[in-house]
Amino acid sequence: MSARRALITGITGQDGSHLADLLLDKGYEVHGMVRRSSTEKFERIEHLRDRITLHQGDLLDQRSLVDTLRAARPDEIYNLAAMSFVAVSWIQPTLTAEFTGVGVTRLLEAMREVCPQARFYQASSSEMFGKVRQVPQNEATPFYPRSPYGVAKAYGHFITVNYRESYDLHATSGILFNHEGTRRALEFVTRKITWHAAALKLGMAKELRLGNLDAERDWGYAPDYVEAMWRMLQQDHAEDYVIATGKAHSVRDCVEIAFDHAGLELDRHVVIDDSFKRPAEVDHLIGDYSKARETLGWEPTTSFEEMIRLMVDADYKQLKA
Ligand code: NAP
Ligand code: G4F
Repeated sequence: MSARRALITGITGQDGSHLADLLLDKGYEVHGMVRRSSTEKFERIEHLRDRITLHQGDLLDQRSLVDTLRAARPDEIYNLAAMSFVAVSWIQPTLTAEFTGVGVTRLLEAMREVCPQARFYQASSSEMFGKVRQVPQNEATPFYPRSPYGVAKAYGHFITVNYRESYDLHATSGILFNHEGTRRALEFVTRKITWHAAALKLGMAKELRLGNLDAERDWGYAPDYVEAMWRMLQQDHAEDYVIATGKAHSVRDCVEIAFDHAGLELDRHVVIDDSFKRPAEVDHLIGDYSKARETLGWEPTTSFEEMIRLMVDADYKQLKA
C-alpha cells in the first residue's frame, strides 16, 4: 500500500515542524508549503529536509495554492500557516486578515477544485474567545475576539465550518489553546522568559522587559497538540474540538517557575515595560477539552512546570554552546 500523503502549510513554524516529525514517524509522505524569502529560515525543519518535499506557495496567491495541491496530491491538508503573533496584528491588521482569515478561504477553494476528497485541518485559536463569555471555554462557547488576529481567526474558523456544511468537505477546526516548547519563536512570552532566564544566568542579559504579568493562559506542550491535530483528521466525521490542559497560569507564574529553576529572583531582573502591553488584552483563558478526551482519546502529557523547566534547560544549553 502506498504511503498516505499530507500537506502542511506553515511547515517552517513551531507546529508545522512538530507535525512533520509526527507524520514522518507514522509513515506519511510529507509535503510542505513554504513562501519565498531572500534568506531561507528553515531551522526548524533542517533535520528532516531530505525526507520531505517542499512547494513554493503563499496564502495570498491562489494560483500557487492550486499548483501546490496538484503537485502534492494530499490525503490530508493541515493549514497551519498564519500571521500568528497577536501583538503584530494591531500593526498589520489588514495583512493579518488576508493571511489568517481570507487565506483559509483561498485554500479551501483550491481544495474544492483539486482534491475535494482530502481531509482539511484549520488551526483555530483560543484567542477567538477573547473577552470570555464562559469559564472554562468549550466548543459551544461564543467568541468575543480582542485583537485583529482573533477576529481573523474567527473568520477562518467559520469559513471552515461553512465549507464543511455547504460542500460536504471533511473540514475540521481545532480550537487550540496556547502551546509552547523549545521551537517557540522568541517573541512569545514563555520563550522570551525562558531565554532570558538562561541568558541572565549566563550573564548575557541584564534584565527582562515584560508587559502584563497578570494575564492568564492555558499553556500546553506543542508536541502533544500536533498529535491532537492528527487524531482529529482520523475521525470518520469532521467536527471541531477544543485542545487545552484545563489549567491556567499567569505570566508571573511563568517567570517564577523559570527564574526559580535558573536560581534567579524576579524582583531583581524583571522590568515592566508598557510598550509590551496590548490595546485590548485577553485576561484569562482556560479550556475544557472533555470532547477531545472522550472522542479522540487525547490527553496532555507534559505539565506547565515541566515544560517551562525543559525550555529553560534547552535555552541554557544552546546559549552556552
Ligand atoms: P508560527 O511558528 O508563527 O508559524 C507560522 C507559519 O506560517 C510559518 O511557517 C510561516 O512561514 C507561515 N506563514 C505565515 N504567513 C504565510 C503566508 N502568507 N503564506 C504561507 N505561509 C505563511 O506559528 P505556530 O505557533 O506554529 O502556529 C501554527 C498555527 O496555529 C498558526 O495558524 C497559529 O495562528 C495557530 N495557533 C497557534 C497556537 C499556539 O499557541 N502556538 C494556538 C492556537 C492557534 P515563515 O517561516 O515563512 O514565516
Ligand atoms: O505569548 P503571547 O504573545 O501569546 P498570545 O497572545 O496568547 O497568543 C498565542 O496564543 C494564541 C492562542 O490563544 C495563538 F492563537 C497565537 O497564535 C499565539 O500563539 O502572550 C501571552 C500573554 C498575553 O496576555 C500578553 O499580553 O503574555 C502577555 N505578555 C506580557 N508581557 C507578553 C509580554 N507577551 C509577549 N509576547 N511579550 C511580552 O513581553
